[in-house]
This record gives sequence, C-alpha cells and structure tokens, in this order.
Amino acid sequence: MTNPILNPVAKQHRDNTFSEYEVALANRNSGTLLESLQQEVTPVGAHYLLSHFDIPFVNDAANWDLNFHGCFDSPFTLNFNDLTNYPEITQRVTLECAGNGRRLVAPHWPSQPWGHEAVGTADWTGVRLGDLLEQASISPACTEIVFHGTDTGIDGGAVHNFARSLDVEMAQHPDVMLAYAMNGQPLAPQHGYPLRLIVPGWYGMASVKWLSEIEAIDHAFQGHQQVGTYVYREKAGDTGIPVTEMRIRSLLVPPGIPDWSTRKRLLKPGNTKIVGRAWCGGGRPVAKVELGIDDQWHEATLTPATSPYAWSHWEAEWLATEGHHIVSCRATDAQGSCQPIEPYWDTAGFGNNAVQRVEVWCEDY
Ligand SMILES: Nc1nc2c(c(=O)[nH]1)N[C@H]1C(S)=C(S)[C@@H](COP(=O)(O)O)O[C@H]1N2
Ligand SMILES: [Mo]
Repeated sequence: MTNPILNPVAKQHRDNTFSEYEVALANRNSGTLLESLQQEVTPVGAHYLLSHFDIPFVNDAANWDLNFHGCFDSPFTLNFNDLTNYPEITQRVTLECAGNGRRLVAPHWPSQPWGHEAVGTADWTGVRLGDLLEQASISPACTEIVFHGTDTGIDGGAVHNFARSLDVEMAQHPDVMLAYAMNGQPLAPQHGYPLRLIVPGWYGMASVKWLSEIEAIDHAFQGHQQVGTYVYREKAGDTGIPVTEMRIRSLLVPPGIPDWSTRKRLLKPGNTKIVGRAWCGGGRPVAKVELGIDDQWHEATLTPATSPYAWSHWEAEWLATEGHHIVSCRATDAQGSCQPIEPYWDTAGFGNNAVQRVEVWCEDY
C-alpha cells in the first residue's frame, strides 16, 4: 500500500463546507479575538498563532545554539547566552498571517481557515540580525540568507524543516531582528522559544520561529515554504509572485453583543462608537480609514501609529438606527492603495485584504 502522507492526493478547492481537518487546524492555530483589537499591544495569550508542524520542545535556552554557515567568510556558532553581547533593541510590530481571510475567498483552499483573526501586535525584544551578519561576514558570491527553524513535518508529500530566505539586502535591513522576548517576557513555546526572526512589515511566514541555523547561499532558495507555498498564484503550477509585504488592511471591533454561535450582533439603537485598527506592510503609514454603514462610507478619526511597523487605532461615531445593518471599514495607505470590497483571487487564499463585514441587528432589548 502506498503511504498517503508521502504520496498525497492533490488538494481540491471547497465550496462553503469545511472538512474535519480544517476544523482541527483551526483549533491548533488560534486567532486573536476581535475585541482585543482595543488593545494597542496584544496580550501574548491573545496573539494569533500559526505553526505548521509540532512545537519543538525546548527545555532551556542556555542549550540553544545559533549556527551561521554556508558562504560566510567567518562562519560561527553562537550560544543563546552570547546574544547579550550585542546591543538590545525593542520594536513594536504588527504581524499578520498571509492566509488571513482565506476562508472568505470562494471557493476556498483547504488549509488553516482564517477569517479575520490572524493578526496581532507585540513588543519584540532582541538584537539586530545585521549585527550578527556583519560578524559572520557575507561573502560576495552570496545572494540569499536562509533561516532554518528546527520544526519538521510534511507538506505536499515533502519532508522538510520550516525554512525561509531573504535576499541579502533585506536580511541586512536594520529593522530585521532576532527576538528572544515578546511583551517583555521570554518567548512562549508556541511563539518560537527561545529565538525567532522578526521581519517587520512582511506577512508572518517570513518571521521564522525556533531559529537555529542561518545559512548564506549563492542561489535562489528552493525550500517548500519558499517556492511551494507563500506565492500568489492564479492557479496551481503557476510560477507566481512571492508573498512579501502585508497589504493595507483594517478591522473593527464588532459593536453590541454577540449571538453565541453565529457571532451576529445585537445593538441598542443610538450613538455608538466604533473602534478598530488599521495597518500596512513595508513600514508604510495608513493614510485614511473609513467606516462603512450599509456601504455608505464616512471618514474615521485615525491616530498615528506608535511605531512604523505597528497598527494604528481608529474610531468613528455612528448613530445606529433600528433595523439590520452591515458595518464595515476600509483603509487606504499613503500610496493610495485601498482595500477591495471583494477578495482578490489567489488559489491558496493568500493576501485577502477585502473589507470586513459585520452583520448587526439594531433593536432595543
Ligand atoms: N519555524 C517556524 N516558523 C514560523 C512558522 C512555522 O510554522 N514554523 N509559521 C510562520 C507563519 S505562517 C506565521 S503567520 C508566523 C506566526 O507567528 P506566531 O505564531 O508567533 O503568531 O510564524 C511564522 N514562522
Ligand atoms: Mo502565516
């Protein structure tokens, strides 16, 4: 009998039903709670999680080594405790999974079925990657730096450890960092303890957790997480365009009170303050947020972000009238890119930044 894990049947798109595998994935990879968007910094336990394989068991960071190898002129191995020899930095960074919104693209790709929840903001503390690359001395032939996590598993029949590359220029960007703390605490196991990469402004897949090896190479990295997935493709088999920076996006805290099972909202008529967050990749600021009530758009008040890579708070007043309403929001970045009403098509559901629509029944109760 052939092994179905190493010889999988090709996945097929699904209409509006979800398999038991998707439900199980959704339980492992929790999203944030939309009401926690009220907090500028997401508490660790409310930050979304996306881990492809099992979380490596790491007992003690003191036994963790980070190995620089490949085409460096001065390859070396650093113990976790040696990181204190480099200047410490802290950056506030909003991370979003590239698959956020996947289940809202129809038909959907069977994978982690995110709606809007795969986003969070944390204060990450660690060292600049550039300081360590300088010490390892990238040789002139090198074109990419590969970041290897220790977690291993199978996707599409391919056994691999989670690994991603950046081109040499991006790897040397002064804001790319190796983080060992999140919101002032050592990384939680599920967020990459003891050490992870943080690539601010990019979708989350670039920020490799459980980072143990940094490899310099002189060719384009062909790892599964680099070329097999995280590529925008119109259809399977396309060469496609690599997924990199986060697209402009905004979310709102659903107003009123929820129905337990459908999450539809019940709201008393009257003046209501709607609050939310908006963010954009590449360190680009958000220029404008609009609140949509039944597809009529009103400009919201935007608070400037507290860091170039953190989301912004926004708020708007709404005089809620009795009846059924769709409440939504959309953001525009400094270059004029605005969120679409309908999702862009991508075969695996990456980069869906279409506007969030919240159904609200407005009635006294
Ligand atoms: N080693 C490793 N790093 C990883 C992943 C993973 O599965 N393994 N998932 C990536 C993806 S797809 C995302 S969105 C972020 C999620 O980070 P978080 O779980 O800390 O929120 O981690 C990235 N880094
Ligand atoms: Mo992700």
